[in-house]
Amino acid sequence: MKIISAEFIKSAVKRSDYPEELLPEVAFAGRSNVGKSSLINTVVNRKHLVRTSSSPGRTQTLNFFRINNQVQFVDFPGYGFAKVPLHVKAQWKSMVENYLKNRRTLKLVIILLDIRRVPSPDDISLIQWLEAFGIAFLIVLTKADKLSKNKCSSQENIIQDSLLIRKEEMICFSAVTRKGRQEILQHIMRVI
Ligand SMILES: Nc1nc2c(ncn2[C@@H]2O[C@H](COP(=O)(O)OP(=O)(O)O)[C@@H](O)[C@H]2O)c(=O)[nH]1
Ligand SMILES: [Mg+2]
Repeated sequence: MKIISAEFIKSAVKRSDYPEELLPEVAFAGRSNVGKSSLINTVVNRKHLVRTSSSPGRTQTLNFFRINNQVQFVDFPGYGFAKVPLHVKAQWKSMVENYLKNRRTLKLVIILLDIRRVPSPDDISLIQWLEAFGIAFLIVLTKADKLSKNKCSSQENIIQDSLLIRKEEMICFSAVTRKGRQEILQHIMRVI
């Protein structure tokens, strides 16, 4: 897939504010600071489509982007930031659950995990939730450039075992080297 256009459409919290269900959608989820903005920007070849390193847990909106008039990306707010007050966590949960339950054009959720860390309880509950609702997901391990090749594959195995997922459901990625970019795009093309 060649990226011809990538544009921000809108932010939304409530279902009534979502853009129309015209194009297939891929959502991106992960803990704050996992590298989600960097990954989206790398995938679409834009430096600043999505803002990187904004203070974690700040804006609690779903952000919609349109790529090539072919697919929409939905950027979820990062989760798992310790200092976020409980009522904000509850808001996150209801906003995301509403989207996941109701969005008929949703084709795939890409869950980002830091390759150096064990998945958090928040990561695991999101995955279990998607499995329970039969929503397709792909795990992307971010910041692969931070580890040697050997360490990357051993971490991959550890994370696979802990999540009980198959190798085909996981891709290693780096925004620095752009490793994994094509694989992610190919996966997206297949599911849409
Ligand atoms: N080395 C390395 N750093 C990364 C990578 N992706 C993101 N980062 C850094 O991690 C921090 C958080 O990235 P960001 O994309 O803003 O994460 P977000 O909070 O999940 O959207 C920033 O300092 C990025 O430069 C990567 O693949 N490799
Ligand atoms: Mg971000």
